[in-house]
Amino acid sequence: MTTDNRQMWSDLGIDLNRHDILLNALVPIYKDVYLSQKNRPQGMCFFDFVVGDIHGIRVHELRKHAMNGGKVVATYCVFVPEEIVWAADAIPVGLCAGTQFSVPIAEEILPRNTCALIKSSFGFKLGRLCPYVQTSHLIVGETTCDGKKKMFEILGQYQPVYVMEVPNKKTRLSRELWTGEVVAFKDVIEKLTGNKVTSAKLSQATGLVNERRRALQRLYDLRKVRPVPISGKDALLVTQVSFYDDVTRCIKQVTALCDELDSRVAARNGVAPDNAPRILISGSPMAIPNWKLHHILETSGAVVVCEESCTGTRFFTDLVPENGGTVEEQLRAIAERYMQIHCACFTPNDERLDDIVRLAREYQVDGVVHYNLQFCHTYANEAVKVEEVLAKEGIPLLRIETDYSDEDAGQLRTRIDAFLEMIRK
Ligand code: BJ8
Repeated sequence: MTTDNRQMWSDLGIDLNRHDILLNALVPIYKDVYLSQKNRPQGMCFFDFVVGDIHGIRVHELRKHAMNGGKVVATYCVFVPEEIVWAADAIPVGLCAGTQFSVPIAEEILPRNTCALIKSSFGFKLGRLCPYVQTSHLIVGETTCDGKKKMFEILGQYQPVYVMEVPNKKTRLSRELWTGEVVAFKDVIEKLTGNKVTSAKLSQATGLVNERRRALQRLYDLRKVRPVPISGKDALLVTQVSFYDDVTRCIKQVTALCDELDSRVAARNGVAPDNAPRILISGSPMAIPNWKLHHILETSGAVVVCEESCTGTRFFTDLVPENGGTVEEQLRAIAERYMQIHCACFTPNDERLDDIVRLAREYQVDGVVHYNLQFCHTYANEAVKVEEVLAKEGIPLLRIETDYSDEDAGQLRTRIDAFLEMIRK
């Protein structure tokens, strides 16, 4: 923790005392969850470094960009089209909202029976804990769930917020609405930055974001192998970091990691025994530093090989076509790509059910753990259908509802042990 960082945090209005407690708490957790793993790929050193310096270098980079007149745009959801932000020479940053630390702060204002992700993100702002929030010029929210959209109204009292309307259906009319939202977002970003989003700029940005998607696709493809060459915890961390790290650096590091994993695959060098139960986690996203479920599963003898979530496959599966064309055509293509994200906010959302079954087969899983954050009604209700579909397919399922606290860790471990025991028989 350098003096330079402290000065920057102070300049950003961070509550230094509270922030010290947060960062100091993260160190032993990271050691226990990550550094205790055996036989990790060398390529994870970079990601360890990024977490070790979580509020340092990257924030300096964003500040430098801002001091040179650039804009920083903060987001909470994979529905916000980052291509448009990059095309206007602004930098998008996915905000983390995965710690219990900021939850009680949020509960001073928000109802307690709100999902932890919403409370954690709001608590970061209210408690002046996050230098990324403090550095950003605009927070972009969305109407994916009721809790979030109402929270964004309150958040707007503290910092400029713009909300995109994500439709709840995927009909022709809904797609038109969403395309209109994408065009309106481009206008908002142009106004914020003073820069025109041109066709050439959009092509360049699309190519860049697609390249990161391809790198993450490659990482996930490597997890299909038996024995799996990387732990679920490590793969999750890579995705979490890619939400806020510099995109070019991220591509380089993920590519280097995948090159190493290729060699591991060739040498049959796995992180878990061949017979370790392979698990697909499906459901709510896990924002950094939410590693709870992966940690319990992987210290109980299982290995997580895929996440059907927005901190997993939903983040990178589909590419935006790179056909060029007019700005209008490109925005339409962007809008169409984002409508392929099968969030539980949609009705019906059968494509997600298809995805879960397909991923379970592709990743050769022995069981699925459906993860939903307490008070998240969309994922909780959709779990009923997930259960029906997986029962038909003969794929074992465990439904977990939890929050960010450690209070239920013992109970979760007991249920997970029983589930793994059942799978092993
Ligand atoms: S596209 S999953 S990132 S909305 S868990 S806050 S839904 S009550 S996070 Fe999400 Fe975008 Fe959908 Fe993905 Fe609400 Fe549920 Fe909380 Fe949630």
